[in-house]
Amino acid sequence: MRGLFITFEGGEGAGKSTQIKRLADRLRRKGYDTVVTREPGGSPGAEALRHVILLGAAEPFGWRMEAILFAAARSDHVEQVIRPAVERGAIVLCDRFIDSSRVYQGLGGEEERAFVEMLIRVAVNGLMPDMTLIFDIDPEIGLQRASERRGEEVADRFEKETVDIHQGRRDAFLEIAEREPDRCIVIDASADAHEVEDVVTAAVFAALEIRVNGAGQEREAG
Ligand code: T5A
Repeated sequence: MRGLFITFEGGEGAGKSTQIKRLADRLRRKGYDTVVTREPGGSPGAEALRHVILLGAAEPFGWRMEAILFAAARSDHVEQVIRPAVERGAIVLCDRFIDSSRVYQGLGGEEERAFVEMLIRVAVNGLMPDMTLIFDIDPEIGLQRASERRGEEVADRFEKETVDIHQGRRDAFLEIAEREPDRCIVIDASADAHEVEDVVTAAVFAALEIRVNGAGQEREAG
């Protein structure tokens, strides 16, 4: 059976990586073949581009250049890691994916939006997430968490941007969730990490249950 492709989206420091790790531990304890990955990155080629992008080395060349680099990294990641894992039946937990491109590169206007959507189509080559958990948090709290976690390290290309810009992205993530309710679930990421974990666990195990029951019904029908 095809696996399950779940993406985690939301603002900086929202707690995505923390929850992916907890969920992966839980799924593996239950015997599920589970792959944890991230964007930008996730494959050797894409990790090389991650370094360039997050250092801000492409920023002076404009939004198109950055958007294309994210798409190039995604294409490699999809073909080298995500698609093979989903095809062998694994559960793939991916820290950021297409909605981050929509929200970080595609908010400038109609031209940016159309360009980013075209790049997404090319990069995913038909492989869309089955489920997306959108971690919603006040950007001031998220940036504070990210800064505490970082310690003495320098903020990356996007963490340096203003709270207003991050607020616009928060709104854009919520709009995506509203437009695509079958795929997206909004999670209150300001809650205590254990509470967030309970909500994430319930959502993912419910999706697995539906998948198993659905497969059972198909077998009965056949
Ligand atoms: N990007 C990415 C684009 O512009 N376009 C794209 O197409 C893609 C794919 C990636 C950057 O690239 C951009 C978006 C990003 O700016 P990244 O380093 O991978 O950069 O950044 P993030 O994905 O934002 O990762 P962060 O690590 O900043 O955030 P997380 O993973 O959401 O947060 P996490 O789990 O590391 O937690 C942060 C801190 O908060 C604590 C944790 O212990 C940690 O210290 N924490 C909590 N504290 C209190 N309560 C909770 N519930 C907590 N949960 C975690």
